Amino acid sequence: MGNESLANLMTEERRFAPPAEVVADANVTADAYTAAAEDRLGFWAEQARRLSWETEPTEVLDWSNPPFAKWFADGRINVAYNCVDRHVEAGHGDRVALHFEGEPGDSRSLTYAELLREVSQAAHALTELGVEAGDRVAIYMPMIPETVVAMLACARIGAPHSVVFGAFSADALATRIEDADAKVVITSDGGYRRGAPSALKPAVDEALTRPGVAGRVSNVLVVRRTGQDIPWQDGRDLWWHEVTERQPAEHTPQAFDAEHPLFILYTSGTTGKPKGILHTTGGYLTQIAYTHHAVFDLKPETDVYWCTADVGWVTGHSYIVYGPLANGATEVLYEGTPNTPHNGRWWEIVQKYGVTILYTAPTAIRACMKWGDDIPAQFDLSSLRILGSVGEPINPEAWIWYRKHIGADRTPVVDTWWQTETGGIMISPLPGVTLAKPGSAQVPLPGISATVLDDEGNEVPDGSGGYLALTEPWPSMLRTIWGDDQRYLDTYWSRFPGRYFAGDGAKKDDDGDIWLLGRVDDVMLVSGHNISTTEVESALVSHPRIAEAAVVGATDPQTTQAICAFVILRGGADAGDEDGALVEELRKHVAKVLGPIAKPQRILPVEELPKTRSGKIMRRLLRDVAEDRELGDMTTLTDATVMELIQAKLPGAS
Ligand code: 6R9
Repeated sequence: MGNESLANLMTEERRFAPPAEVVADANVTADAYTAAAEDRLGFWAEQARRLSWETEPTEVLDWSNPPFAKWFADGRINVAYNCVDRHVEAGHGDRVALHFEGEPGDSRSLTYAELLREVSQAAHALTELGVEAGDRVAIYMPMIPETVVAMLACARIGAPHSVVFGAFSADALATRIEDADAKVVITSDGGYRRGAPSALKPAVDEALTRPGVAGRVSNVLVVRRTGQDIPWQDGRDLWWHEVTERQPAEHTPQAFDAEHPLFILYTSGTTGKPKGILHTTGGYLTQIAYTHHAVFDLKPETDVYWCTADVGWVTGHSYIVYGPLANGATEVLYEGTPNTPHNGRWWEIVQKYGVTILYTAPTAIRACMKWGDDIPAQFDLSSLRILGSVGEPINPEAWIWYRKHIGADRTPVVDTWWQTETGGIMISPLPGVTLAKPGSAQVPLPGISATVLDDEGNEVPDGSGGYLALTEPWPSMLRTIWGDDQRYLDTYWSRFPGRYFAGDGAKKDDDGDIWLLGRVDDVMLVSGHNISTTEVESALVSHPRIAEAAVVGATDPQTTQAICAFVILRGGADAGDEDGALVEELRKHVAKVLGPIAKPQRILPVEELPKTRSGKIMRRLLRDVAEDRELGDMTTLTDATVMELIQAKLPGAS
């Protein structure tokens, strides 16, 4: 990147000032940036005091053996105590922690006092099964309260959890159980998805027969959610309710060292086996609690917070479980999909619980745009006051739509950039401070140092592009890749020595604000120009007929790569383009917005795009299609049939 002629193609002039009522009562003001810039470690030491430590830390950062960080190393703390007990002790036992909404419409609210009882009993149950501090527990569950309880119970007894997405296959589960060497698996009979019970337990049984896994797991704890028939292995399998209900309701939490492992979460690399990202205790909880407080402006007494992510994703770990609960929030936990049984299900939930803060992903926002403005308009969304986005770059048009149709043209939208590896939010506007720019994550949070580097590792000037890098350690950073320190060094710290390489393309605009341009692999080289897939996608989405777009570079003898776009038209099936006039108009539109060099060579209207469960478009598969290759690994895809549909659309397909 860093190409002059293209550096400023995406010019976004719209600006949104924070609303007066948010400014007046904001949790964090502009002073935080100054304080953190003057004394970064002092700033984080102060944030650590949001937590209740059994032994207060006297050290902040030990960076004597970089890049292996230790934060608050002489402090001792229990994470579950901080997320549950202390709120009950402070007199908030009757406050609702979780409003659970099942997909079939069943619901259940758990107060902090009830959560404390369930977590305590589950902690006793794990101990009874022989789980000790340091032992790993795999969790393979739907989005139900017991999942949160299981994670907190593990944290309470110092047993690192490894949560595996409920939609992952038996093979993916087996690899993760094996790599983490998990002793116990917690699962459920199934969960509800798209209007039907979907089984989980059989995948666990299958995973446990795989070589390398067989014989390692001593027990499988099974939550009864759907009541469907499941295979059962006596002696190994136990019903969660039977084991937990007979346990004492009280459990004394034990403090652990700040650097005690809290969890492992696997993130798929582009090549090779998945990486087990290791997070530890004190620094992680400090940054997660602070960022949740600062970015969402949470007022625990009055807000109702809802993060729509799955707990199997880092967003669920940090901003469904640890952040909101450490801050004593009341939150919604929803089991199902946004369009079951109807396209307005999410908005119905916002209305039902009076949700004030909503945190979701661009992919979901674009799906809602496609379903039509009239859907959210049927519900009372006036309780909303802050909207958040995470997971992918949010196209400016999707940002505007989100603010207008969900946020009544009034709420701040915070576009939060971070990764499984960073543990918590790193780059984001602050809702009561930042003059917002649609499409840009803008500025590193107080206490965070990020910049954009060129190929040689020099900081690029404003108005240029390059690679996103983090230039100082941060409290919730990954500590290593589980069992593979060398891979940790190679993947993140060797590209730019001394600085963390995020693997994302980025640019700084003329104000110095940061724009994320997608993974480095998602940058195309067209006739000597670097063009980001994100920018072309945003240009396409800014056309009124386009709901969603995925762009890839296909090998081309003339231009190195040719831009190939897959688009979903607004208005669905009858919005077809039989004569090709629309495609031509779209190509011209991109040329007008971004310049002729960015004009896609091919544009294919499709019904769906291939996505991972966390909503990221799998461009790798689309590249396979565009280059006429056999499709690569599809195990992390939400729905493998979309690839058949896309291939059927190709010219020449029978
Ligand atoms: C939290 C999460 C990390 C990758 C990251 C980047 C992309 C996440 C983004 C964003 C642009 C944002 N990403 N948030 N890109 N703007 N606000 O998503 O973690 O699943 O590990 O993915 O997601 O490419 O490198 P993870």
